[in-house]
Amino acid sequence: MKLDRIFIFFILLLLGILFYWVCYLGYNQESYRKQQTQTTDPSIVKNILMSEEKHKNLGLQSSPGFLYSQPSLLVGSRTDVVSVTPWLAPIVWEGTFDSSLIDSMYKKKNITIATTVFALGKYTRFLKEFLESAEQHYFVGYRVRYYLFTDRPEEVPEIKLGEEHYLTILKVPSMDRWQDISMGRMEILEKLTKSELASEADYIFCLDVDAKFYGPWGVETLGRLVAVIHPWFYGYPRDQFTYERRPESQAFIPAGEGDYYYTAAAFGGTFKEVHELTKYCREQQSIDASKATEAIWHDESHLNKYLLYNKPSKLLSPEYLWRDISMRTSQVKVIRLSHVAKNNEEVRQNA
Ligand code: UD2
Repeated sequence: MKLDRIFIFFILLLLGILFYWVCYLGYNQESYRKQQTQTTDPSIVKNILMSEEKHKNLGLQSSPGFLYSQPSLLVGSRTDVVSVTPWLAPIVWEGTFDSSLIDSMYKKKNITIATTVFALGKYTRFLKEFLESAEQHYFVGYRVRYYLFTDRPEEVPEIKLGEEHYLTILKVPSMDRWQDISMGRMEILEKLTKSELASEADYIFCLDVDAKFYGPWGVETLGRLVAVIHPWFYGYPRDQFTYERRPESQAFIPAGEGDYYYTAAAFGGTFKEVHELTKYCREQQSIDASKATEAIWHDESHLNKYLLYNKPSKLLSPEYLWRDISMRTSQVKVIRLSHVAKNNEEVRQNA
């Protein structure tokens, strides 16, 4: 008899818990529905749609049934190089990514890559090889908008561009000193990344013109803030990097500090990040100029300082900027972009 009572008590207790749980769920769904109806305010709906769009742009989705090699946690395909920084940004080398997988995911995203290049004075002679080789290797199959800044638009060669690749020529004033041309890029890029052109593209890369593509440069390079490791110094201790070491320059980096030495010949990311970087470099260059100082490697010195304290989210190995005059090394399996040999005295206004 006593056992029956205990049994009935437990049944009632269970029913009570069940009833409470059903009521609680119902309340939550009701308040969720209320939130949904509140969002019919057009401005809020627009914000939500915009953030959903942003989210869609950030996420990478693969397709069911798309087959690729199993990623391993135990065996890396590259053991001769480091492919992650101490702050956990990937360092892209051939063999560290699956281009068919990455392509399959980015193809769905309908992205546009803006690419800037400057060719002032005699540097227009590099345009043909730069653009023709880019059309063979650079973001083939994706929408690319080149923005070419030059003081000699009449010298821009006719290049047959691939599908969805566009070229805009923008005239800029001539300058006498090559150092001013190189550093002056920062101010122009600062403005470009803030202009309405920013809405025409998702990512931007800023490249030197005296360079040629030899291998594929694709969506594996995209990221929030992307820096390229300089081909000269990738095996050097940090104290031998050619950072600015004079405290009187804004680009000064004290001994003992530094991660990698980055090239100014190629960098990129989102418009927001590249805007911040170029604005910083332009500001620091102006402060130096007001003190009659010039950093040892001009824009590159300021870029290195910025990237030391604003860590890039992705690094590209020297495959992404080699030098034609350098011996190939075993670590560099594919040369994608390379600086062509040039006679500085011949191509620059001032040697
Ligand atoms: C290094 C950097 C370069 C820049 C420069 C500053 C590398 C591989 N490159 O290259 O990015 O930071 O040092 O000291 O590290 N330009 C013209 N007309 C000129 C001169 C320059 O259009 O008369 C443009 C052109 O786009 C060129 C760029 O400025 O690619 C940089 O000049 P550079 O290539 O002569 O500089 P360089 O080789 O010392």
